[in-house]
Amino acid sequence: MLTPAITAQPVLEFAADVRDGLTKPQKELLSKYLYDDVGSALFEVISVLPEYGLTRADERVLQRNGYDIVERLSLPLVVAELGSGSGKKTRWLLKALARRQHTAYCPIEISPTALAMCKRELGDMDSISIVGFEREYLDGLAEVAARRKSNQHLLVLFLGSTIGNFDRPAGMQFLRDIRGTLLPGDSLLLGTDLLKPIPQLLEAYADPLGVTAAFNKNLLARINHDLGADFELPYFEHVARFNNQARSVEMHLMSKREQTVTIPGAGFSVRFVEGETIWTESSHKYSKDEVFQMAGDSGFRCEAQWIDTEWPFAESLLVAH
Ligand code: AVI
Repeated sequence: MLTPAITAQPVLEFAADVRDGLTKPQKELLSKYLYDDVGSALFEVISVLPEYGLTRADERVLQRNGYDIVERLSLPLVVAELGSGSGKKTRWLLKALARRQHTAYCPIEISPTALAMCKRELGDMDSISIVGFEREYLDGLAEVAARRKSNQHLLVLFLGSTIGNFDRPAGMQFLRDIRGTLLPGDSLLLGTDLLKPIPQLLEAYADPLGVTAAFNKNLLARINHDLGADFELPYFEHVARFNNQARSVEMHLMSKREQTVTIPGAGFSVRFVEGETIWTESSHKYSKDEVFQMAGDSGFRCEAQWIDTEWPFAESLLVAH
């Protein structure tokens, strides 16, 4: 059963964020803006690239352990997913849940395209009702939490290591914010990509086909399109770097020459020297023990953890206490 999504996302805020980011000494753009229609479609392609094992690992863990995960949950429950993407991997969990109860599944996404994809992917499932929320994560979650019935628990899914796109303090704060919307006994299934050899990580974020490069450069195309800017895409190069201190892979867009770009929709121009970069995303990598620590520090207890061995990736069940 499908119900229409509940809408929003302002362009003025985009203009203000672009201006803020590009006037910092280390120029930056918020990674959430990578996901317009084109960016979301490119991310789907990234997730099937041989070099990028993360999404497949996430899905394998859910496919192999879906029933075990569901066994550990208190029912009845409502499922809220933060950033559902296509929803493909969630099917394994919903399938296991559907055997035990009729489930309301609430994907929360800022991208209407991803939300539509998710509804197409999962709309055929028996015993699952989908109610999409076109919202920022925490706003959507607060709404789902407010709508649940008093006897229902909440299971929040935050899969795909999206937490890794926050820096560590912001990730911790985000976990605390999630915990703040939950009641004791509710749970969070958290996907985290684990540390692995640096060359393997760099290949995953600078694939030889250039899909990740297109995903990154699309952010400049989006600024051109939405804010009337004149970024010349061939004069920027996609770069992936490992930051040892932060334990993250960073994506940058490097200016290949000195140039000035005008962004009328944000009311300013920005100058680049040759070799200067715009930092567009960080993808933090974790140890499995760190996840237990993060759970404890944010008001959860890590009840169980499942790890993919082919591509080290952890799915951890955190229970609110
Ligand atoms: C969505 N997120 C977890 C991806 C990641 O691996 O950090 C986004 C991504 N960026 C480049 N490739 C994939």
